[in-house]
Amino acid sequence: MTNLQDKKIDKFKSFNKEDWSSAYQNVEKELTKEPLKISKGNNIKNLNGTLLRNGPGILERGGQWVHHPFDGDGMITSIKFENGQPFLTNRFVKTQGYLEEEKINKFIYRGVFGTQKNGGILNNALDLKFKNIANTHVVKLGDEILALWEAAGPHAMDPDSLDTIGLTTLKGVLKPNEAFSAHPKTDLNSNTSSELLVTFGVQTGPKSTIRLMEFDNAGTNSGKLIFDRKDTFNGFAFLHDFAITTNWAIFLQNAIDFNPLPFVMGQRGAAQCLKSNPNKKAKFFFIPRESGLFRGQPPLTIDAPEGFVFHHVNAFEKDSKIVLDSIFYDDFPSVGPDENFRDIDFDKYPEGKLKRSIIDLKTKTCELETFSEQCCEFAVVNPKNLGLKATFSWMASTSQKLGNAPLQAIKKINLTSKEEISWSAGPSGFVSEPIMVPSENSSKEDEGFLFILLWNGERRGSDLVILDAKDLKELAVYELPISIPHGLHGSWVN
Ligand code: 3ON
Ligand code: FE
Repeated sequence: MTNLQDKKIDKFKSFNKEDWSSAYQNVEKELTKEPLKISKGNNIKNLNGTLLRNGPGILERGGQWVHHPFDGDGMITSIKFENGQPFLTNRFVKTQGYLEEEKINKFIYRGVFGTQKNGGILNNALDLKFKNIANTHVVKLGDEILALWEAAGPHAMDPDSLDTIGLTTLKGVLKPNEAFSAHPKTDLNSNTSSELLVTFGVQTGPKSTIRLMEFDNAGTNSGKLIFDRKDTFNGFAFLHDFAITTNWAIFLQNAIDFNPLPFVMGQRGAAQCLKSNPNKKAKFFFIPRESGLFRGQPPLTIDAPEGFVFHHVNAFEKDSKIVLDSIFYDDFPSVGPDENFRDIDFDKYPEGKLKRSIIDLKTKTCELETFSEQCCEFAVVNPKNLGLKATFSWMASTSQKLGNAPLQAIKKINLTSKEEISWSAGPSGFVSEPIMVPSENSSKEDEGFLFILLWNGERRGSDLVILDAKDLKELAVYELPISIPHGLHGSWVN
């Protein structure tokens, strides 16, 4: 196949694994309002607002490494822009587990992705507690910042000091430690409020219950739960993300099985017990939004394409059809018990590809299209278009065209014409999720900025890069005074 040939040539030009893995280290300090020095370009004139990022900040304790970076304790970075000048504050989320483990510098909890306590299988067997590590996303709800981890409740943080206020039930909305997704969606286009935060929680088991919640996130009612519904589906559900349209909340239940035995026996982490089941069909769950036309009606279940999906990009309604863009993997990418995550063979892991599902709600059928074969993750649209048709999407991608590799480039794709442009931080730079912030009074969808935390493998340190969303030109680069491991999600707060 000519593709393989291309892949070899591409690989040759590609990254150095140590440049990539050097990002995996503990964040060494907590800083407060540290002004950032510009190293390239210029401050963005009149820029005001705060970039918030979450991700693992502790990866090793007392010489023991986590088995997977998704098991690392959450660390929040806030970069506040005052008339274009950025100031950095960072804090670990002071979860109960973080505080206990910090005291003795030793892991005393097992991790979902395979981190074990010292002492072998016997010491891990039958310990089914989860440490809520608050490491996945950070959003503003009402007057609080929430650090999120999907298998347990949110941690509230003070928006200015980033002090951890503690686990919150959101004024009694949640039961203590009730699962609360790490992928809330901000809906700026509803008739109910100028800003809604739409999110969910899943209770899994032989049957799974999805609780869909919509919070007002603007004005005097900000932080208040206004819609709430629960629906139960057959089978185990692993739902990391979802998508919204005007009338629907959309979930994709991957065709996987969860066999908890190795977890219970102390041999594997819970997420290492997930396995694709080729005899099963993936399912879409369409839950009517209580703010929409189909309020109160039962959900629809429709067969979904094969593959494994963590993240969706966006969805919109087109007559009786739903268009949903997602990142598809061929299989669930798990780091096995005998593998070292800092030295993985990228060729052995499936790569993410941007695909479009066009789902006909009348015939209950789905067509799948692939935008590009290039590996990508963390795709976003202009936040003003979330839930509506978007022409553009920005994402992190590999530098090379084919095969799996670390994310080193930022790509802008026109979802209608499939045209794409790209900015690469390679060969020694590694990107994260781009945060798209429309410029003030912008009229065009691609008018705005992309904020990217970059691992600079040459300098072995982190940079903040601001790109022009339209042409991906580099506008400003700041060297950060802390080193931040490859992270997960973030948001922009005005
Ligand atoms: O019954 C349980 C249900 C449940 C919710 C099973 C379970 C214990 C596995 C579970 C817990 C799930 C958790 C805690 C998931 C956390 C996910 C997480 C922290 C991150 C996921 C990130 C996904 C992707 C695709 C990231 C990709 C990143 C790159 C390619 C670059 O580094
Ligand atoms: Fe995610």
